[in-house]
Amino acid sequence: MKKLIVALVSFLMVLATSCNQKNEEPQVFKDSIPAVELYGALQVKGLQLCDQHGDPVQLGGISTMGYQWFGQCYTRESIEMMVKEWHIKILRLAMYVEEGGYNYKPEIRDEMCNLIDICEELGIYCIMDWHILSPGNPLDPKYSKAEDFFKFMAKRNAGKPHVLYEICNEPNGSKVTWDTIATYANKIIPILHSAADSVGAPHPIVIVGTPQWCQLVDACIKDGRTQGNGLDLDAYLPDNDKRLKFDNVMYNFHFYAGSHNEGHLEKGKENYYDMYTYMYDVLGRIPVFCSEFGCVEAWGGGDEDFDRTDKWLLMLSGNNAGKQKVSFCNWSFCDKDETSSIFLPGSCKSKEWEKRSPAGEYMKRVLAVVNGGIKDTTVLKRSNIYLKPEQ
Ligand code: IDC
Repeated sequence: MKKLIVALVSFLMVLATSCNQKNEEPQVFKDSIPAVELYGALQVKGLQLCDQHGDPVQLGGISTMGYQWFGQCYTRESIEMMVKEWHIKILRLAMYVEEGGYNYKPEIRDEMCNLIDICEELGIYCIMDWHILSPGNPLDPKYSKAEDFFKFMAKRNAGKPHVLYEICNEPNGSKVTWDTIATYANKIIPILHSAADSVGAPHPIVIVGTPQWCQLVDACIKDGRTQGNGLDLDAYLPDNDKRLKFDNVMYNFHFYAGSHNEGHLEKGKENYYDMYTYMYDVLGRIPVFCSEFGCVEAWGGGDEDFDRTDKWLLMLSGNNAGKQKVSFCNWSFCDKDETSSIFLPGSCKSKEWEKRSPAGEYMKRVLAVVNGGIKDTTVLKRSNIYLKPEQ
């Protein structure tokens, strides 16, 4: 009997090992050609970001933290590691203007130029992010250097297909309506276009911030969609088409899964302020880019919520009214002691890139799936997909 048990256990162990081996067969990443070489100059066609031939693209990437604080994390070596090991196709360069940023350290513009060139060499896209935050009005005198900044940068980078422009990170405040943002955008976008025209290049992709920290994404087509008016997101609002009259414009959506989700019970209504249902429909109406999102709470810390992040990323990957595939960058590529950072404290200095936070571990897997075509059922779980409620 004892012999029989031993034999049975050994047999089961062999079986288990061979099953494991089967699962562990190395999968081949499908992104060996550098993204910019493959897709070229991007363009917006209808709702969709497309490559130079007009075929849909979805770029997955990461955002730097403010590099006035975490500049040591961003070197040629670390970015190459992010391309080769994390399979990023796009890097967002978050240049804070206030918060100790450009207004106080104008030299961080040179650092941005350096990072733009590194991305070019490595064949990935980058986003030049004019990271406004407080104050939230892009027209505030504190941001008066915007025009000069974009004139310089647009001239320097004219005709480079890997550069995208994010002209104002997160407009916010009850007085910052779509009209405010449009007034600003109508000043900046012509600067970018004339630089491209002067070298005979196509117009670059311009990502425009939307009210309430990039949550009221359809403010350009809905009257009354303004921060602080207490409206439920599915309240009826009349259409009013105030989209910007330029090609290659995309509207920015940001989410932090722990804070922005199916909403909460309020005003006696279940799912009051349900952002999933709202965005599902918005994605059928305007072209959207998600230049920043977190798996945690809106302040950059708190618990990770990977199920709700899955739900968003599946929505951004085509589960929406327009079947749009939305490109995205995760916050953030740094080793700050906060749960949204992808690396654990100290990793940037010691270059111990295997010291990933839980959010980092999750994001590395997501990027392998979305950019690398790898199969991994531990992320983007089908069980987390958003199902639109019956009307
Ligand atoms: C946060 C950082 C945090 C820093 C703070 C400064 O994570 O370490 O102290 O900025 O104000 C945003 C902003 C982004 C925020 C991030 C998390 O674009 O600048 O970064 N967030 O709060 N919008 C929503 C969340």
